Amino acid sequence: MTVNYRPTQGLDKVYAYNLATKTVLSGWPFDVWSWPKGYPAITDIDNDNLQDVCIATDSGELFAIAYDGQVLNGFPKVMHAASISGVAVGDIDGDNLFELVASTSDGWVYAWDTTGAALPERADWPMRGVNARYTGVQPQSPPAAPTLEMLGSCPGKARFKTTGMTPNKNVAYLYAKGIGSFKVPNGNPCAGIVLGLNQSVAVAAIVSADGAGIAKFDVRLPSNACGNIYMQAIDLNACNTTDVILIQ
Ligand SMILES: [Ca+2]
Ligand SMILES: [Ca+2]
Repeated sequence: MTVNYRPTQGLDKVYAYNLATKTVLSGWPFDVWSWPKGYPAITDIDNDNLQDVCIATDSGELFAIAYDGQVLNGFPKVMHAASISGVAVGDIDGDNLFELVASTSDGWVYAWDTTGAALPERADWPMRGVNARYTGVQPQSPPAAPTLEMLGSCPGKARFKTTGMTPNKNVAYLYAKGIGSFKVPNGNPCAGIVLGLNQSVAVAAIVSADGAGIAKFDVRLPSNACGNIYMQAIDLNACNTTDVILIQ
């Protein structure tokens, strides 16, 4: 199971974000009326295969909140004093169901049974600093795969545009009479890289990408190229290749 939201605590609300879209999940933030304390535990405790957010408060409540911001049936649980601990989850009595554990500021520890199956994928490692090293830094999206597109017409003026290239580094535009799996020979940049072109490959141009990783190659295409010539670009720094397109 992948958790695609992450609760954060501030003022008296708990927020759950979709990390992919950077938006607050529908039904959130959750108003806890008093201060949430410690860190939430994220576990499926009602056994519906969707993880729930469990938080303790300084008014002594333990909430379990579903993905949609709704409090689960049977919650909140009530402690006699403020909790400052956050919530821990585990199967502490060996019945293969999770228990929730929280403590109070005056020294008591509470544990509650749940109906959540204590399966390995149900409770995530609580990575409070985003990742296992607690760096607090969100991973950046992986760079986009290099793409090649043809603008203009054949025959006539055309522009071959690549994106996703290493900024300010060279891009080679290659062309061939057929598709294939030609391996760049030793002694060349990116030797050993397998192209999507056949052995008739030749270099049409080498162009520097701009600061955004976009490169452009402008050419006037003769009519005999149309429908006959394939093109592919390669990032000469990262040695990533684009898809192959047929000039037409
Ligand atoms: Ca659930
Ligand atoms: Ca148990």
